[in-house]
Amino acid sequence: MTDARTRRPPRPFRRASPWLLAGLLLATVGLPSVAGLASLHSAPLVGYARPAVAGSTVQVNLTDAPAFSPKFLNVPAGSTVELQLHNLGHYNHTFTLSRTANALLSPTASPSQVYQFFQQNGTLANVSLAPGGQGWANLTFNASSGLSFFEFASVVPYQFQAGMWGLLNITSVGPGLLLSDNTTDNLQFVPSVLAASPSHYPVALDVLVTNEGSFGHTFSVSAQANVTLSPTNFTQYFAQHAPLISVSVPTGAGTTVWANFTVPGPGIYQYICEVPGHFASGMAGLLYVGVPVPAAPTPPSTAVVETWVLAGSAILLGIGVALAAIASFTGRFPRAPGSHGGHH
Ligand SMILES: [Cu+2]
Repeated sequence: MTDARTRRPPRPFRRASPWLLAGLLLATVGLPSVAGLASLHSAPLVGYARPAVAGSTVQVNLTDAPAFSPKFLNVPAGSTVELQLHNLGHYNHTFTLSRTANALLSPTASPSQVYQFFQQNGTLANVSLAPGGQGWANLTFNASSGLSFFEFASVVPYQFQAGMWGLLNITSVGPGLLLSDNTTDNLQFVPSVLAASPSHYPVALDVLVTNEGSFGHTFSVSAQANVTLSPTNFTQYFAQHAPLISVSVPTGAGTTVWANFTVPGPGIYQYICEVPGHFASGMAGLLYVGVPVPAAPTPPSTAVVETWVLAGSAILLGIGVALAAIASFTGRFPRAPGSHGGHH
């Protein structure tokens, strides 16, 4: 157990300035991996990074892997983005972006089913690129589209099935406040207290969650402030009050996801891991938004206790030594007052 409790020293970015984090944002675009499409159907919110600049240009490469790179795109709600598409491969690929928010193609869909899905539901962009070809897609997402996602895929037969799909995530409105947290195989969030002091509400919060261990987790934030969840009721509670965010933290040390969400007002929001058993093992934390974090109660320190015990023992030992010295000097213990006699 001792080994499991050993924590690594804090990574540099934990203390990094927001600018360094902003740099990380871009660097980590596309890094979040998902265990598989199937899991996304029930947990559609995938971690993503907020682009540093709204109304930006994003380069998307289409490769013969076949894959999109990056696989996850991020656009702030209420902004326009220009996608620069480049086919780096030797085969045809398409960038076909679903018009339907928060819908995922079934991973078992056949090529004709994929084609039909886009045919029936429409596309926001549908660009076909020959080898080496380039194209553009200009997209505008209104403010109400925040925290939704749109899937894109290549409709060239069997490319989607081989993994050529991705998600365009619409991030929350406005500049987000950046925080970071970590998950551990100890089944803990480290730290388990987060705090933000926004100047306005609702406020966008972006939490970079890093997996320090190998187990998978979720970072799920209660929809309501000042509600205390319990391991036995949270599933039912979440069914009635969808979490502000529930991102899957993929297995594997060092994997990162962004939890980007909007907090409606000040208060204390509990966050937990929804993986069965983890919350019951203590995997929970508190997010203080616009309210002061109470001073941590000073835990009884064993070091202090031991010091007092040692000091007390030393005093008692000293008394004992003194008594022994007196006894050996006088030959007997000092008599009680009134019992002394003799010696006239
Ligand atoms: Cu967990």
